[in-house]
Amino acid sequence: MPDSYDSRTALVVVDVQNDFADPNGSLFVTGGEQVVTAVNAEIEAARAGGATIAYTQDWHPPETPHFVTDGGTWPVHCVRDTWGAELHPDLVMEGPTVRKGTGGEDGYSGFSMQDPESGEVSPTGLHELLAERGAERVVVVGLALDVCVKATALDAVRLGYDTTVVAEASAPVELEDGDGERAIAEMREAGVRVP
Ligand code: VGL
Ligand code: ZN
Repeated sequence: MPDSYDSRTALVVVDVQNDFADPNGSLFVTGGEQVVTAVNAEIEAARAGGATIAYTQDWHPPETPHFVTDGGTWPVHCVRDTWGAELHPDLVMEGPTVRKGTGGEDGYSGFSMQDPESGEVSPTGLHELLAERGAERVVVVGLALDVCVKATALDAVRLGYDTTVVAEASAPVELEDGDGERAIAEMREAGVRVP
């Protein structure tokens, strides 16, 4: 756990939603339930240190090329206004939530959205929100380590934040064996701290 949460630090809690964190979720990440406890501990430390805390929420339309049913990669998950898309009921809420994927784009990163057809990238508003509050450091936790946590951390580095991922408060979906370790290597390569 970074020992120095302060007012210049933002904790970004990625996609701690039923479909990823509950064993009955459609894209349950092994270890997702324990992640909720570890994430809550980070939220408490961040709150105590006066850090900004923000949440992301995967929020897909029922049909999107993000889903295997429409030619994409993933089982149907986090469909807007369904149980699976709700943030986990045990997650401690201490700040605003930014939704992503709302227009049918993949929405992997909490900072940007890429249209799956045109490839066009647009901001989600998270950067503005953090910048407004004076954040210089970003700490990323949540799900999944090798997908949305990775994409969010890589964007945070690109945007100039001193960026840390707390791997103990995350878990990989591992579509392929080793994706978790590869994600950590890729993030470190890009300048993300993964202590
Ligand atoms: C995620 C797969 C598809 C995530 C989102 O939150 O990591 N993974 N959509
Ligand atoms: Zn998704």
